[in-house]
Amino acid sequence: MSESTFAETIAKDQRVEPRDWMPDKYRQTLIRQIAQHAHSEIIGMQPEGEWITRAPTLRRKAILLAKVQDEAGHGLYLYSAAETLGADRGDLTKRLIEGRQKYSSIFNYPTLTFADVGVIGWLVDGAAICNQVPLCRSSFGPYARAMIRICKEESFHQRQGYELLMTMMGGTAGQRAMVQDAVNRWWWPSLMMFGPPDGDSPNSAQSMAWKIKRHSNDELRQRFVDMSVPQAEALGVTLPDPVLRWNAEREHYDFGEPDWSELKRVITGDGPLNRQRIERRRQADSDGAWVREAAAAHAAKHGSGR
Ligand code: BYC
Repeated sequence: MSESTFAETIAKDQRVEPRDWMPDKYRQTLIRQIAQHAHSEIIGMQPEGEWITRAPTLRRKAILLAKVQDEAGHGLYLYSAAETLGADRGDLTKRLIEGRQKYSSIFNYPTLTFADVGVIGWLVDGAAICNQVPLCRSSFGPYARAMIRICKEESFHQRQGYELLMTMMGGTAGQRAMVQDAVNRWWWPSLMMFGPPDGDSPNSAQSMAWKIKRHSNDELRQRFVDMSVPQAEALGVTLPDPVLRWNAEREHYDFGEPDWSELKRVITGDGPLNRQRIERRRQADSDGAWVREAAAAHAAKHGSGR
């Protein structure tokens, strides 16, 4: 493939595959986004993972275990997709641990009660679906294909969260208050998952021209708000935004401005739990070093078996 074939592939909405020629910046942008996405899945196991031993019933524990395992799987597909671009998985993990690569801001907030598990499923996975369904049509083949399975699993995650919240809302006044409190804490950080406003998003224009991203950050944020408001009504919770209301002219909900200085702080390492999240990842990486060494020694001795 040459430069002109690459441009034609993008223009015709076809897929770029790993062995095809691609501009170096396209490759670097994909490695950046896919690595950040993979890191988010792996770090994203921590906030909910903390509740596995404290789940209130065996059924809830089984669901939560399955969900957290799915997230590990998503991280692994995504690291594999990054490897098809020439990235090295060990190097990506090193960059994460050393603070040289980002992961989603949302996973730096604490999970204070079991209602947080439900709200993460409903809002955080809901936001992830809004963002990721268009990525199934991303121009890079391995990323787009990984997204198809990931989105199916995210959809189960979202439903289990909503069902958990429905159950709690049908419980005691204390349980309903717990759900409302969790919604109050997670709403604004969920809106921030879509990234900075379009005017402050340095990567969007090029990523959209290359069809890596299919919609802008603000478009997807609006789609998420429109989707969530009726769900909040059905659940019986209020969203903590005094200016949230239907705009008949635009046929969308108007909503307030997230605190962008908070997003900046969290992205640059100064959120409520950034240090703890990275420290735990560093510990898991060093605890697992002997397994990687043993696997590499075994492969060297017996061949890869291929
Ligand atoms: N948090 O120019 P922009 C999940 C960074 S996991 C942190 O708009 P772009 C789940 C951005 O990377 C879901 N960083 O960037 C798992 C860029 O950094 P650089 C995770 C953020 O890439 C477990 C800079 O800010 N989803 O669902 O065009 C349990 C400027 O931004 C954030 C993905 O990763 C943020 N919120 O657009 C439950 C989806 N926002 O240039 C659930 C894939 C922005 O300094 N990623 N930044 O390196 C994307 O779709 C895009 O990368 C983004 C940002 C929309 C996030």
